[in-house]
Amino acid sequence: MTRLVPDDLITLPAGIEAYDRDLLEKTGANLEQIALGAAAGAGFNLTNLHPGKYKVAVIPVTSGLGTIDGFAKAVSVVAGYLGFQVYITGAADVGGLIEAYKRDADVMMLADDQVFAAINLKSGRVVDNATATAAGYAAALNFMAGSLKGREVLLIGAGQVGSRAAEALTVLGANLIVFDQNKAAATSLVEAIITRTPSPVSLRVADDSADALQSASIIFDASPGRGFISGKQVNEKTLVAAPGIPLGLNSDAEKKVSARLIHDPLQIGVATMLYQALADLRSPG
Ligand code: PYL
Repeated sequence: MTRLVPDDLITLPAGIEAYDRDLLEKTGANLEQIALGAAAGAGFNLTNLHPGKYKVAVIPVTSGLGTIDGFAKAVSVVAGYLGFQVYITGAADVGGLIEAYKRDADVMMLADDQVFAAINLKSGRVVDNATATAAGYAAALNFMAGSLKGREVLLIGAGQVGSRAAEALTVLGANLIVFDQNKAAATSLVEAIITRTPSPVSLRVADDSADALQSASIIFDASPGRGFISGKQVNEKTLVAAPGIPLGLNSDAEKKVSARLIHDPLQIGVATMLYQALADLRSPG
């Protein structure tokens, strides 16, 4: 996934309430319901999970290109907004791990340039951001569409998030058309899903994104491309789930679709990570 920059995150803390109201208006579900739906869809049991009983440590990591200004803060704001007891460790890296253990964190969240993980220190469960983001966005799209069962979804991108989203979307009963610039990647993803999916769903590879976009009414944009979907390729009814940055819709398309566009830099992924990471824990006490 593309590395976030401070500008992607600067407004997140102050805007979290308005973001959640907007999400509810668009999908009929708020951030908590989407995260719960994503966790349930992935087969987790979350009955009577009370966020307020869990301690979440967010640990800055200085490896590789180093920390991103606002990243730990953004993650902690999402966790706090959902009701978890959350803190950013005073130290980064190993010092932060020690602090999380010493303060008896239930979950620690940390990211280097390759992986962003939530690690449940009590059960050992590890949830990565790509898997959680895919599940969370599929659940949000399902809410927004009413149901994806039997609906055709154009999935753009068969990479880290797209391949996991293909799984989550087929579990929700969607008929997938998969496009990736690397046709072999799209083909092997379709073949993998077909062999893994018990119930017959229709999946096929699109040869050309423009043709596929012309007839798509539901789009899951999991590609790293910026602005390649034009205003002419969407209409007043198109539903779009676009995890992460940059956004595949150009400004015309974004204006047209805005009321039916799910797109954020971290919120849905972080919320789903937390609920999936805690799925093993029965609420203490
Ligand atoms: C997890 C995000 C979602 C999209 N791109 C991913 C990204 O930017 N990864 C890099 C995260 C680096 C965090 C840095 C810090 O501030 O702790 N190591």
